[in-house]
Amino acid sequence: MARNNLKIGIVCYPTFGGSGVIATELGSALANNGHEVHFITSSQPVKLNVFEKNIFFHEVVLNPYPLFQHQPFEVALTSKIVEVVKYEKLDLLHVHYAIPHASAAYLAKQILNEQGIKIPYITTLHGTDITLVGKEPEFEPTISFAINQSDIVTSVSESLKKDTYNHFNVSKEIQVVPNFVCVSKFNNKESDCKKAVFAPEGERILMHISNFRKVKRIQDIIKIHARVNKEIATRLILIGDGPERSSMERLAREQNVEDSTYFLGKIKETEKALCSADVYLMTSETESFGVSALEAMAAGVPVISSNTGGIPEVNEHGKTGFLSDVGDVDDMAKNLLNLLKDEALYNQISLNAFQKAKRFNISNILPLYERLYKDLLLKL
Ligand code: GMT
Repeated sequence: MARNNLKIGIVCYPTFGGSGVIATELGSALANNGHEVHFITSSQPVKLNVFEKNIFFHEVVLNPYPLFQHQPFEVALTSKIVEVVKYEKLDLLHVHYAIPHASAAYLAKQILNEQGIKIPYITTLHGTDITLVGKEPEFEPTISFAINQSDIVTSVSESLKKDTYNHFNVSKEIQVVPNFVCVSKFNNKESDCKKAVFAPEGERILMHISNFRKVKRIQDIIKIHARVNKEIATRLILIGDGPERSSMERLAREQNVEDSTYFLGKIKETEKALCSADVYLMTSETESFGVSALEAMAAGVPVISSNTGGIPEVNEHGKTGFLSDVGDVDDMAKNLLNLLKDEALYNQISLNAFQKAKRFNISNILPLYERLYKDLLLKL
């Protein structure tokens, strides 16, 4: 295989979380570009099409044993990485989300080194591995070590880079490679849109997509909808599932918006939903980047969001949408009403959002990762 076409191992979470989605889309794009991509994950990534050229999936299998109170996933992952690197002759590993992927990659690298096999690894930090879970004392020393030992470290935003230096004992240089979107996939407003199903009377559609964790503050979204709906007929579509779903369904009933709120559950092809949206809402407590907001923008959908973490690097106040302090539901509702009432403003913001999303098109970001892979191999 020519050096231009690499054999790349991708380790990520297979679930609906942003890091897994980005890792899967990246792997698919790399495969499309001629690289051979091996996904090493606990189950098949939700967005992965395996029956495609250059794509392989290796499952980390855990067999239960009565002695184990908790399954030793990191050990099984490490062993699987060793096996795949050795027998598939991988050139490099790209691990997404530090816990426990970076430390598993480090250990695999040491094991393989003993066997005379050199395997460099690049760690991409995604968000909650740094801002939420990772900084807890039960993880911090291991994460700091595994980040420092990575051959290359990237973060998905400037904000996350700062947070990493603030929360961790990290001396390693962190390079920012922003998340991306495949704009052509989302820019399909006219085709196959199911807007009338949810808004038969031309109501305006508000949308949010997430894993329904506390950090997303979905209560703010429901309250914004309840306020705005008193002045302009709106329909709120909530996509995804997670720990907060039941309590959010209850809140929608308490706020008397249960009839205009749709909890749809998990959807794989978010592009099919986003083409129906008029406005996208992201009210998170923290957010390292906000891939779903970027996807909305690629569909020409303005974003009403909080101004936390990396969101302002994606959503620009007064340009692609509007930003408010976390929890400032009054301000968010006011911005949303202004946007919905002013057609010229709405059209301009929608156009700006689309233009901004184009800057994050995968065609602009993929070469940055390919460049880093080449740098990585030069370090061997
Ligand atoms: O919080 C999520 O939605 C999942 C989480 C993950 O790691 O899977 O998302 C994080 O990574 C995404 C992809 O880089 C970012 O777009 C999200 O902003 C980030 N989430 C948080 O920081 C809360």
